[in-house]
Amino acid sequence: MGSAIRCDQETRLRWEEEGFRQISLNKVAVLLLAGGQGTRLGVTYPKGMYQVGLPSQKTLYQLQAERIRRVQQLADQRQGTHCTVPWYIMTSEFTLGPTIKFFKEHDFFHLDPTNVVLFEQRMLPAVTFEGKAILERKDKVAMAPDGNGGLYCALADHQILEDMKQRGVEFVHVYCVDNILVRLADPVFIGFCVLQGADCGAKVVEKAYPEEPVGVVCQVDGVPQVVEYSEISPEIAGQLGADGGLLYNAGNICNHFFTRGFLDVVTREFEPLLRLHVAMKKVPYVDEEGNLVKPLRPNGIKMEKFVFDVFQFAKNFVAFEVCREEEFSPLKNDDTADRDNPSTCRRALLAQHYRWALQAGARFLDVHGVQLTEQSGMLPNGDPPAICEISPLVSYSGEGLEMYLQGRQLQSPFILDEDQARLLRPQDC
Ligand code: UD2
Repeated sequence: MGSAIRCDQETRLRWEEEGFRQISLNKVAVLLLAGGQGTRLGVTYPKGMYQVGLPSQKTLYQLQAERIRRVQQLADQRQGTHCTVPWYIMTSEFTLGPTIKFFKEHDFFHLDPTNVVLFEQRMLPAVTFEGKAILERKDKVAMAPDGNGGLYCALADHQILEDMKQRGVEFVHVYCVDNILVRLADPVFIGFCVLQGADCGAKVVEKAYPEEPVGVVCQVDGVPQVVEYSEISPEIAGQLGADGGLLYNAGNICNHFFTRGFLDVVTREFEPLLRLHVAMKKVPYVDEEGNLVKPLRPNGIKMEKFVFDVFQFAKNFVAFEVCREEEFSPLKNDDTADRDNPSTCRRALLAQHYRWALQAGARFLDVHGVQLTEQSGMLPNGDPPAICEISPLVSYSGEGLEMYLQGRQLQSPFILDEDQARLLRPQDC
């Protein structure tokens, strides 16, 4: 296991350098799992199209696209190349159409459309507890996407690995759509995995509380696995270790590293061995009179494969610990829930950007024009004392901000986008 938190600066820089080197060689792709239905968030459109209320009003998709553009640019600056990080997006029957439309309407967020590859996962029928099909219309059986582990069939169905091979891609960063802080093609993570000779890897954060809805990365009889939060008993999830912390504390954040070679073996050999996980769900159905009924309690089961169930087949699996504040804030629920909702995501991003700006030497006046001091902490609701949003096109992970912000007094709200950056840039840069 590696850690971006507990390692020394030199080691981290070595991983990062290696990651950027691989990116500049066009060997790194990102793959977004975006076939989920976002039921908990309660929107009818794909989650990536959601915007959490940032000053810039950017959606999750836009933030991700801009991080890809920036990481390409950083790799190019270091290595003097002109590289591409292709973006593969797995969608489902529910999300494919609206996602394509959204990307077209937004001109693919200034990415080259030939480097954005959308493909569709399969569906499975939803069944009653007795195993009977559920009709969502008189002539249509209720179906649901086959889980994010449907990835492996979908890769084969759409010859995605061949496409990767043609482009020279060797390493794939797979991630889920809803983490507003996700670092696409994270050079530190990629570099760590490559230098370890890993074929498969997972980013983890320390679990925040026993019931947190994240899987636990662990070993079962020496084999790497993730035990999903829906399948772990509360007793085991709550067990404490010798240091007083949770015994099973390596929280999965759905950020995985795979070599193309590993994905190739998985799709050809191991995919049929993946088991189906069962979840009890409320599945709308038509009753005998033909009326659509939206059940209040679970009435059926959906079957899903899990993306991490292939870890057991890895020859060299690595886990990589990262800092939650910097890298993990998922959008799962609507604002009626206490956690993982649009407000907590917005705060996590704005708090991060405020920290980055302070580290770069900026000082802030709050919305009332009052000077904030180093002691001005977060507000009781978790908001930073001043609003500062930094475009991913200007900074990917906090780098390079001094030249715009050092010694500056900024009025909240402050948006550092490319135009603002041009204005603030010293003449000789
Ligand atoms: C996922 C992880 C969990 C933890 C958590 C962190 C799995 C199985 N579980 O749980 O361990 O890391 O995220 O936030 O990975 N998706 C598809 N097709 C599907 C179903 C889901 O592409 O058929 C995508 C979905 O769009 C999302 C990702 O997979 O990007 C995760 O799906 P989820 O939000 O249902 O997973 P969650 O939060 O239960």
